[in-house]
Amino acid sequence: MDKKMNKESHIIIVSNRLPLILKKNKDGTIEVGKGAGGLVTAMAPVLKNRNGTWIGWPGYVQEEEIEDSMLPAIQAAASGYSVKPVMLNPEEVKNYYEGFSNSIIWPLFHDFTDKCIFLTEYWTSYQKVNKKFASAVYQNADDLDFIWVHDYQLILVGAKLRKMHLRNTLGFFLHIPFPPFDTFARCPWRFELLSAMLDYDLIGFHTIQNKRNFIRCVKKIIQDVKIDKKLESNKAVSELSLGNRKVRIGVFPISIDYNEFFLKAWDSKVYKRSKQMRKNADTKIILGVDRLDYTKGLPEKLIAFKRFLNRYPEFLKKVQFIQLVVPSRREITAYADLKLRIEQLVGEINGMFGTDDWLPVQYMFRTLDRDELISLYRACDIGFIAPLKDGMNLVAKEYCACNIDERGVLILSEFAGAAQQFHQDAILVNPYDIEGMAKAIYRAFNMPLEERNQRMRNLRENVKNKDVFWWLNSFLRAAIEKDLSSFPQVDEYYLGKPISDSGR
Ligand code: ADQ
Repeated sequence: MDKKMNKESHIIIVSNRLPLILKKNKDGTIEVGKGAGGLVTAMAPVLKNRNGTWIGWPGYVQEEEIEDSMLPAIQAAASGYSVKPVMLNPEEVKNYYEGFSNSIIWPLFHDFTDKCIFLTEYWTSYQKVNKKFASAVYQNADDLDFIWVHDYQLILVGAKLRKMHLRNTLGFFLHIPFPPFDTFARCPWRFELLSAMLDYDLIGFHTIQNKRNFIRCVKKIIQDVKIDKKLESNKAVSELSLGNRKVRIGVFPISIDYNEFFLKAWDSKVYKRSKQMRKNADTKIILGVDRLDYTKGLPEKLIAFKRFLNRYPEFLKKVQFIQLVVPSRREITAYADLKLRIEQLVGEINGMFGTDDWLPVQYMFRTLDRDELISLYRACDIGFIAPLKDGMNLVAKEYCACNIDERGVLILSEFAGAAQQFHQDAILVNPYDIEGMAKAIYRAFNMPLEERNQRMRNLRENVKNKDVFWWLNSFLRAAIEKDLSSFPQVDEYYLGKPISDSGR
């Protein structure tokens, strides 16, 4: 690695999806829309300043290369930086995306090994598509460019680039958890995945537990690696020696654009809408916002709410659980089954407890626009986020940023990465403990105002200080900084010491 990036280097972002949406209309024309989300917001200014490029799949399936006539519209959607689409054909979507990415790595890394389908054709396609992405990077990279690959769909891109003799600085950020050794070891391609990760110069994780799990796997699976004892400390960024190469491994908890959420929450239209949502001022609102995914603990939350109503009948007609679910990966059977299960539970609870003038669960299965979502965050009394396993969980951070009157309570799963940062001021729950979650809801409703204010203030302070721009700068700094001793212990990222259980 002798082509080192510096502060002026251009940046190339590589992710499975481009920050734009291509949609085919009924008349066959294709519409290009802008993508949204924290990553896009954070990356856009950096890419603009550094004359950067974003490489990814536009989410549109076709056999041929994208028509040249569409490129200007695609480029316009990005405004200020270059976009290079990588097209996937139906076989690649099936085997690389739905297959290896979402039926092997996603369940494995979230500890759902029973949902893994270890098919060789998935692995073959994953290698092929990662090579395709690497070729797109190779064609667009200049000598000093910093190449930053994102997430589990593209683990092999760095290794493929090294095979093409590209010597630029390569960074990788994993947006999902890295599993403990016992789980990771079940993967038939564990050696290949792990050694490919070590071809990057910097690898970023959300939490210290992910970093420790990764180091343990490297120790057990890759034999000829020297690991300094200090690596297992709580240092945010440390280094690993592989022959004459060094690989940096860091903890960078991702976040949101705090100001965007905070300012929108003050908007008068948002305020009006949040008032309308609280039609009855005496009804308390619990809010859940999740992508449709078996890792998000949706059935468990609904069952816990049912238990809460059974256990504390004084809350009947006084509380409503609004559960928002954003459609996702419905072509995979496990997701379609989950949707049915959720709908069955919602029907059961509403049938059992509902009355003419009270619907205990309001279930919405769609994507909301930002203003609607922020109005909901503002309207609710409790943010209820209980994934069975989650890399970080940005909803928890969005909820806190929008809680401008600081009266809300965050109930958060101890298995979300965000729990590392928030465990002192959120009410932490074990999503497998239904009784415990019912009690947590009760505790949240009975928490004195002063305590709620204090806890929410602390949570908001943390999100504000460690926002997505802080995350981005920390990662880039870790890639160029000569002296790693300037990086803190991870404890400084958190409200109180991190949870010590290394398996999480
Ligand atoms: P996700 O699994 O998608 O991300 P999360 O971090 O919670 O999970 O982000 C979900 C996003 O979708 C949030 O920004 C939220 O506002 C939005 N959203 C959810 N439901 C919505 C709805 N109905 N309408 C509109 N918007 C909705 C992965 C990992 C996470 C990690 C992130 C970032 O699984 O653990 O935090 O990447 O690294």
